[in-house]
Amino acid sequence: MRKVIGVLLAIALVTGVALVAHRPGPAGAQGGGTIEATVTYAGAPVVEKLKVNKDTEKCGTEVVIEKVVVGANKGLANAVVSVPSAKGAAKAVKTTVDQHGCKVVPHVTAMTPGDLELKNSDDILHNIHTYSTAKKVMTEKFEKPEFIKLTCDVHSWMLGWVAVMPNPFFGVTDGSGNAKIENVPPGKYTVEAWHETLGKQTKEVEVKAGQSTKVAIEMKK
Ligand SMILES: [Cu+2]
Repeated sequence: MRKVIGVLLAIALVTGVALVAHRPGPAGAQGGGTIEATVTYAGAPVVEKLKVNKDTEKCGTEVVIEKVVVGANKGLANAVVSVPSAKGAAKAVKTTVDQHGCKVVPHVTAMTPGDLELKNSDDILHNIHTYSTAKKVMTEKFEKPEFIKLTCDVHSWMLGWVAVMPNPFFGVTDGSGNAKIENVPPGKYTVEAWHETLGKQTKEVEVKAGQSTKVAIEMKK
């Protein structure tokens, strides 16, 4: 009997993060500080366009694949900024990734270990292994910190990333390269920025209670 796998997205583990999951310490919500990170990239944006010849009713006839998104003032979008060594309990926050318009939305998601809900807003199959009556929602459980690549067997261009973080101190940069991390316990930390094609860069920062600290991280080729 053929085994039926009800997963909407083929999930490939790409890189195991060299982080050991921290035992959650006392939450640092009281008296914490804020990190205002700006991630920049001096290089050119990388955008590819691809002609689509199947499921065009849902996918359109052309997809734009944004590999490196650079906005105003060289701000780099879709970078995950985190403070891996900060101590704080991971809150269970419901996290959802949608398959919409034959794209993974959002392109980059960050979460603490727990359940990821995978939605399918398109009325088409997004994986050759699904049941014939496609489920609208599936849940995947991620227990360890890692960066996970999401791909679709049906639409080769579909791509997304899920960053599972060891603590709740993270953010994903917006179109201007900004990410804000709040309630970080005071202390000295290494702030890390990760991008799917540009890799990682780090910067030292000192967080003070009740204050906001700016940190600028430049990604290199
Ligand atoms: Cu698909």
